[in-house]
Amino acid sequence: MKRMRRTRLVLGLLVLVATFSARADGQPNLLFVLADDLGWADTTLYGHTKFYQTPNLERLAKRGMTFTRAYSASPLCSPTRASILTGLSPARLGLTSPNCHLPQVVLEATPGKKAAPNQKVLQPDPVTRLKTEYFTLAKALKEAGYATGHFGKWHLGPEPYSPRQHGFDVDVPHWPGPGPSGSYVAPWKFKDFDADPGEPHQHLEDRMAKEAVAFLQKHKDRPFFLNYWMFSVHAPFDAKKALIEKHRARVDPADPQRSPTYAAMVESMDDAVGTLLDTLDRLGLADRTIIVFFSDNGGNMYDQVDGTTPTSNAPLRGGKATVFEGGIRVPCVIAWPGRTAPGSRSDALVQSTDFYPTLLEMLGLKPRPGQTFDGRSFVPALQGRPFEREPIFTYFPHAPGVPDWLPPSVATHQGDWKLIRIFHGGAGAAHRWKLFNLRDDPGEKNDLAAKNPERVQQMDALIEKFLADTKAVVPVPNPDFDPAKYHPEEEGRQKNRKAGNAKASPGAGPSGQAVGGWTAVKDCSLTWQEGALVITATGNDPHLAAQLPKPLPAGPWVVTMNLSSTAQGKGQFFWQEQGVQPPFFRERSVVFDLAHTSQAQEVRLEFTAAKPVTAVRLDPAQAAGVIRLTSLRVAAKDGKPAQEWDFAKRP
Ligand SMILES: [Ca+2]
Repeated sequence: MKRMRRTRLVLGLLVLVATFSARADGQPNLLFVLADDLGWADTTLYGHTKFYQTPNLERLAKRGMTFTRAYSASPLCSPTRASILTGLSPARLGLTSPNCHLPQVVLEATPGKKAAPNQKVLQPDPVTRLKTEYFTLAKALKEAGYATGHFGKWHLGPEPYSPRQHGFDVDVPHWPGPGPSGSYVAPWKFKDFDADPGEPHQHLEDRMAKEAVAFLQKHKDRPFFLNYWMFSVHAPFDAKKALIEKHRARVDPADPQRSPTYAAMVESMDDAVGTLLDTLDRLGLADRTIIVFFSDNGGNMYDQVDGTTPTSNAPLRGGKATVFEGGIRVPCVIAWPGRTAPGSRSDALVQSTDFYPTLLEMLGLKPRPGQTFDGRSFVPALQGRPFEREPIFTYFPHAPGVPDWLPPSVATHQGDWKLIRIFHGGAGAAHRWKLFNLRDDPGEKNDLAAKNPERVQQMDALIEKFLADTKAVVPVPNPDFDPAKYHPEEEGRQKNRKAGNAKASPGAGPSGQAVGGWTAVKDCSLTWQEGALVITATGNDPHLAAQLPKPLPAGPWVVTMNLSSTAQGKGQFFWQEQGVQPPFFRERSVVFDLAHTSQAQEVRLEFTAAKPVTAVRLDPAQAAGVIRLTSLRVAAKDGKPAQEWDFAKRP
């Protein structure tokens, strides 16, 4: 019923707007700028930073409306990105984890199969590609005659799930990874995308802005959709040297925001916004281009750079990968020339799932017959009219071990209230809840659930209806749960990372310790537990090595690993060639991506050895955490195994 009413309302408004926007000079253009991991307090828009400087976002804000309560649909990359392009909730998409760069193709979410006995629930196994059957925002605009271009990070799947299959005419640099390849400052490592000649230290965001400018120039005379999805300010944490030094001189050691590298990254991000605004002005397009600025999730509070976390989301609680406000409340500015009041602000509750229906309405376009959205148009808010919306939902059935982490959860915002349901987190297998009043308590310090059972019940009924409506694959009680192994006091504590992790000394782990033929070399310890080699990483460079019982011949090899991780960063696999020094070296290694969501995954990589292989080394992560390796196999191209470690059995 609600859906029908909503559809009727949207259609009614669409008719109105269609009449309005029949302009002699044609359709408005759309520039959608998405920052990566930029927190709510990482811009000067909300008055909560003394350290970062975002003059170009201020400039954009003067042209349009700044939203103080805008939310990403997920606290992590891929799900929010999918919600923007489809108008659908990650719960409905089954795309709930940032796994879209991993090799395995999963197109339907399924209930979880296995969890450690200290886990109360089985997390669902999520989708790893945005299916091309969705009629994305890009396809809708392309069909309406727009030139469509995607620039920057995608993270919704490599070919055949890339921007090119999702409605974009062009895609630069056509890169499926979760962050820049290599670094921000050239030389970077993208395939077929190097720094410009004569600019050996070019900054990636400068280059991407330059590419976007070329797109604007090329399409200035027709409607265009420029989807500028910045690499900034996601890891790796590096930036222009001169900017780092400039901000180093401004650091206040008492400020929780004190990484000069991150401040430099924010500045390069803001510079790119400036370049795009300058270009729209220069080409005379500013008065007919709608501009959206948004971030895909909150600021990163778990990595380490310059001896501190990349940022702080204070006064909000938590950060990226948590459903607390710091993970999901993000900066948002929308400039709609002639419609949004310049320099205006809105407290309306809006979410990334709302962009698609909102933008269609702004552009005077209609959804396809039968097309529905989980989001709704907030055009009334943009026009300064009352906008009372239904609750929004944040579905996050995973539990990466970052500070303020929660077990698999779903949250809903209704007015000033926010309810978090922790799936089966209570006594018996009952759910557990946290309730906050964000008007009185934006930092989510006072859990009011026990005092307000009726409100909990009412809002949890909304959650239940949402999960049923979206056909979400939900966490279910873990049949292997063992209360003796459950440690509720560890909830919210960063897993296995010592305070001041960046200072963890090289070789902090008990080096030399060996299990099943593998030796802990640095920053880790090894044990065998319950069918896995458990690698407890204690620093930023954990690695272990194994001598092969007999050398493998030179030639191509395929490595397959099954593992899970609660750490961070990339993995790297090295092989040692007979008589070659140094034994393990970058040129004889393969860097690989893995998900640090504590879920089991298979990693497959290939290498070609020039000489016989005598030993191998595994660097499973770049941070503290626990990695469970259940098997590692080296096989010939035809699949014939040459060396296998199966940790299902006690070594
Ligand atoms: Ca992100």
